[in-house]
Amino acid sequence: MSDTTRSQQDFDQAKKLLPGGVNSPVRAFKSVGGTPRFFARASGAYVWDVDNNQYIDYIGSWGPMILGHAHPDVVKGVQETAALGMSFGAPCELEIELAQLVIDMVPSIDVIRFVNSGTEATMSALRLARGFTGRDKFIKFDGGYHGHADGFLVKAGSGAATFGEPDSAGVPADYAKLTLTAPFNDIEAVKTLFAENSGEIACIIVEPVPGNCGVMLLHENGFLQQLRDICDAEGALLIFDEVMCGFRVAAGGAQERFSIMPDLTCLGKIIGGGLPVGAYGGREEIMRMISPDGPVYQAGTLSGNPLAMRGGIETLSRLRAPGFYEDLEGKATTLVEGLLAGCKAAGVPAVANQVGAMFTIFFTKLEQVNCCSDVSSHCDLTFFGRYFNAMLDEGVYLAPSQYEAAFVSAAHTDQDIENTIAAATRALAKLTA
Ligand code: HOZ
Repeated sequence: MSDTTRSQQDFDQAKKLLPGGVNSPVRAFKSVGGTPRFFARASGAYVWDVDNNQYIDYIGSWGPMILGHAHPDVVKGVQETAALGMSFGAPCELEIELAQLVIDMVPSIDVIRFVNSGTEATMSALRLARGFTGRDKFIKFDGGYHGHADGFLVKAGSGAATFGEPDSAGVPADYAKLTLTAPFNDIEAVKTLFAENSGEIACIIVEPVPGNCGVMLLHENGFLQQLRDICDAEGALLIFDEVMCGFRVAAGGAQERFSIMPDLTCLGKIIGGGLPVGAYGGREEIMRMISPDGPVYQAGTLSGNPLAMRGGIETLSRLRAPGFYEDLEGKATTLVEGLLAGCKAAGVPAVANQVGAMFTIFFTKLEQVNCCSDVSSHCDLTFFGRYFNAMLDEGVYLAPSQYEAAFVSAAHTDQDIENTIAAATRALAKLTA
């Protein structure tokens, strides 16, 4: 067992000052048990906690650290920019540079607005879709997570699903009525919602590679294309929430990988290279509805601040290196295959969903995990908690919830992948002894 004395002391102190001792619920380890690690530093594929335990990190700050932690060029760029002023509350040239970079990379984006988080991106995109269509209702999916704005906390994934609270207290019932939900991969349920709410649905919002219920696969059976088609037929917008999968599963995100174009795209995480940034963008005629060009209001003091823009520029420009995504995906595939082989050898039933460098191993007897209720009803969440803690003891840091994804970065070496597979074999041997 690793020594976690100082992390435990920090956690005890933090609990007095912060709800649950954390600033984002899943970090509290409530569903997996054990002591949340307080981190002191990170470099490349590794993080070190305050007790100086080293971990191979597969969270990567929940996705942004695709180049690895503290990449020297990103750090240098951000430091240089910080010295020139951290926020102006006025336009700066770095906003133009990052906007051009994103527009060049993400196929469906003509015009973009920067915000400060994925939550801001999705709530603003929803307002825009409502403003553009003049309709109030929208469809999301059970276990889809689009940040924590009121309308999205209906059958939400991620921390909400982890703690069995998919519908948050504090969301007015009258407002939540505008949120319609369907299971992933169930096009008949989506058709029924349109039939029952004809002419009232502004948009469908979906993570094209859902990562907040564990990774789900929506592309294999044509579901994403069916969503595109039904939106076209019904005059609704299709919003891809690519906060997690954007720049992750391909340079142009899931839309490029699957060749399906949304009307609006929400971005976050990698787009800031580890600094707080979000963005939403899309077709010109829709984006011109945003203030001051149009009547849909949205603003932000720190939006487009130079520090965050520079973090994004330094990160995104390095993703275009030849072979970057092939290499990343190859490492993720080796890891997933190795972890599954370890489970099989230990007699632990498991399956994986993987797209590019994001994946989830589900502890289940199901042959395939297709939707959120497959996770809540058919995955062994207790075993997941034990596995998670055993992996921590072996020096591997995974997301502390079965309802999340793992991320491989460019900094993970073949040796790291091999060491992780070996760690998992040892962890499973202890758990099944
Ligand atoms: N719900 C977030 C990921 N899906 C967790 C973010 C965090 O705790 O930092």
